[in-house]
Amino acid sequence: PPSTNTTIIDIHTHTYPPSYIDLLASRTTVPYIHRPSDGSDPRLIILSSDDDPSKPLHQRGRPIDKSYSSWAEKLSFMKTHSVSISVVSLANPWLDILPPTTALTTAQHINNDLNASCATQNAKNDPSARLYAFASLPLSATPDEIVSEIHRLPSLPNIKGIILGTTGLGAGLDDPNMDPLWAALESNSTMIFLHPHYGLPESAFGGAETIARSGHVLPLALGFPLETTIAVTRMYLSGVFDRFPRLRMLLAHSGGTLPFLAGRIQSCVEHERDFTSNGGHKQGPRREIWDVLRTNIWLDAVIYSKAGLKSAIEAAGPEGAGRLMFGTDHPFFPRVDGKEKDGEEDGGKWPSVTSNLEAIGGVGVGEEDVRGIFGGNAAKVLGIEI
Ligand code: 5CU
Repeated sequence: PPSTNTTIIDIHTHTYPPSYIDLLASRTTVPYIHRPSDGSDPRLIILSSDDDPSKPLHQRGRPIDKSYSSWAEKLSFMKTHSVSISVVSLANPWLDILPPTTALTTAQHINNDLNASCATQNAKNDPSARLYAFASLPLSATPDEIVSEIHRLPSLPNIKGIILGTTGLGAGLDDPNMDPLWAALESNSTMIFLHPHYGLPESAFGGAETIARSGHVLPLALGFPLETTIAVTRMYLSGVFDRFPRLRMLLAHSGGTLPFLAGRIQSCVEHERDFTSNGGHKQGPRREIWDVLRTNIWLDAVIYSKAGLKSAIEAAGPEGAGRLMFGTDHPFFPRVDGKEKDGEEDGGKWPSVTSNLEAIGGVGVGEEDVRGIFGGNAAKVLGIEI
């Protein structure tokens, strides 16, 4: 566990505001919330594999309690785990599901609301419980509207960047139509927290029945990280980082598998005849993936093992651990043994969080670097005073 003089900043922590919960509850296709008529906990059915037709609705997905939307629960979780600052983001699938006509106004409403909730909490001047947020973009709105929201966000003082999924405007992050968004994000130096949601097609895992046998394991352990890896690699191959060399991206789950696969990606690029043919004119990315990892990319430390962290630190180059930031993924990965209450011998701590704390503490970097991962790096990169 970190020493007592370490400020812990959690940059990977989510919420579904009550208005978003109502939106999910008004839907009957993924993503949606089913509210059982017997008053038991509603069910969150957000991943396509959650919507298993062989199960009754009240057994699909997972139970969703108030930790998914309550600020009091968020603050209590922070206290339990000695997190003094959280940078909260809307949970997946963000605003991807909104009709174009209401997307901008809903985004403005949710972003204003997040900023205001942080302001209310921060006005209490409690150094052990401060809140900031990543905003969401109205991706189904027109490009002009999306860009207008990007330019508006700096006027919200508690907003520290945006959270973004991997589909962009619908055709992925290598879609040339994303360029106005990248330009606006780059010109505002906006930190883009890239987060997965859609995973891989079920066929990659042998189909729905195979997935169902191990619940969320395949979509979350493999689908999520590979989705992130593929999205960033597609951006890289299409030259996004060449055209927008000052983009700032924070990748969820320590970059998926990007740190581990970067050497292979670089080698495949260098051996691709289509890139080197055409009279010697290089069609592929102009920068090395290593340069992108060391200039444009930061990684969260939500990987639950020293092996994953070591790969992330190594890929980050000379700055190493200086490009990593602690996260919890709250309210996902709660205790499954029902012992969340204070007074249990482990103080109600979540094993998903303690395993990350232990991996960071034991990864083999110096004390200063460990303090950086826990909070110093986020403070510096996101402009948070500690
Ligand atoms: O457990 C999950 O499904 C998730 C999720 O949907 N989003 C997330 O950020 N973490 C875990």
